Amino acid sequence: MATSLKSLSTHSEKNIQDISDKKFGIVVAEWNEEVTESLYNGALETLLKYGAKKENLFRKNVPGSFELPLAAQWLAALEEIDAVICLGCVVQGETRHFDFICDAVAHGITNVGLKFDKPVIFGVLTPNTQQQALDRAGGKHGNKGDEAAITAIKMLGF
Ligand code: DLZ
Repeated sequence: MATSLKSLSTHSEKNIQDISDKKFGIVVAEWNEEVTESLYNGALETLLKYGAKKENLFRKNVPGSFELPLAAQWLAALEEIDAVICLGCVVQGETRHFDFICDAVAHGITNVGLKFDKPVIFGVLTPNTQQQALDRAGGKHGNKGDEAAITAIKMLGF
């Protein structure tokens, strides 16, 4: 369960396999760009740290998190792509818009992974405030982009 007490980016090095020949799609939502760019940088740094080659990383931007599943589907449909990482940030507002977007994105991303039988990772922050988002995008609670990359790598090791 997520906790506000520790860095969420700490992880065991178990199941980290060679990814030098793996190809990753990375979909980044432009909404809340300050946060999503930090998530992207965290994911990028982690993939490179564990041996991914720059030329095997394919980034696509989408306007908002709602568009993440479709772009993930376009990438997952490519035979050469091994895993897709979806990065976004939906901040709680005053209306139910937040719930509709989060539900759609979570279900959409799940469905893409199941449909294409590939890891499609949910690297989407759903904070109550902008500060909570920043805390999880390279701040005091680590970087969810880093976690998303580690999750993709671990799933490729099955
Ligand atoms: C419209 C909207 C709102 C209100 N808030 C967010 C948000 O916090 N994070 C995000 O990624 N996107 C937001 N969007 C945009 C939607 O994701 C989507 O791009 C539009 O509804 C168009 O489909």
